[in-house]
Amino acid sequence: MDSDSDYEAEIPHFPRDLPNILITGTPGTGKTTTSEMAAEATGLTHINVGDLVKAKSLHEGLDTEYDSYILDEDKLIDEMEEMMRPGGKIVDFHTCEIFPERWFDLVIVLRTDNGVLYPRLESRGYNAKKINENMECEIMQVVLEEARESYEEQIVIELESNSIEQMEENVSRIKAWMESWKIKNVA
Ligand code: DAT
Repeated sequence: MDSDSDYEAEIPHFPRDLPNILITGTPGTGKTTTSEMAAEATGLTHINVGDLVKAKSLHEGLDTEYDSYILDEDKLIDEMEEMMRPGGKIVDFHTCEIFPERWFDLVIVLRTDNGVLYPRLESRGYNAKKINENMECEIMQVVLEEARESYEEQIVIELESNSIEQMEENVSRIKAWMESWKIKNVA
């Protein structure tokens, strides 16, 4: 996050008793469902960033072509800063490069096969343009590349999210990871 380096330098990394986890990926890969299940399993708090943006109007209006909000990144980061400081959050959003690197202890990128993702997007009622845009995003592994460029390599994990079994396994992995994080980081 080169553009944020001055900002990063000014704000210390506050120690936290619980980790912050980012769950990211192309729309339809299962971020919200996985985050809800992981929050239930770990006791961490799920922040659905899309819902927060809508609820607090952290946007500059609707992009009618894609039927999605144009994010006001500065407003969003300001709104979330205090929430993230004590730790214990599972943040769910389809892009990851906008967040300060210091917020997260683990970044999970969910991945879904084309043949599975397409019908999930269709059943959401997305228009053809939005479906194609998202399919291309997943095929080109845009979010994974973004995560690898924005965060330390060792905290970025790619997980398959094609089936309920994989989702349950992913939640178990998150829970196990959190337990070991606590052993390593909390006195
Ligand atoms: P996202 O938050 O990434 O947009 P979601 O959690 O809303 O995705 O999931 C979209 C739909 O796909 C929803 O109906 C649940 C289903 N789904 C997601 N991940 C799945 C998985 N691993 N196995 C089966 N269904 C899944």
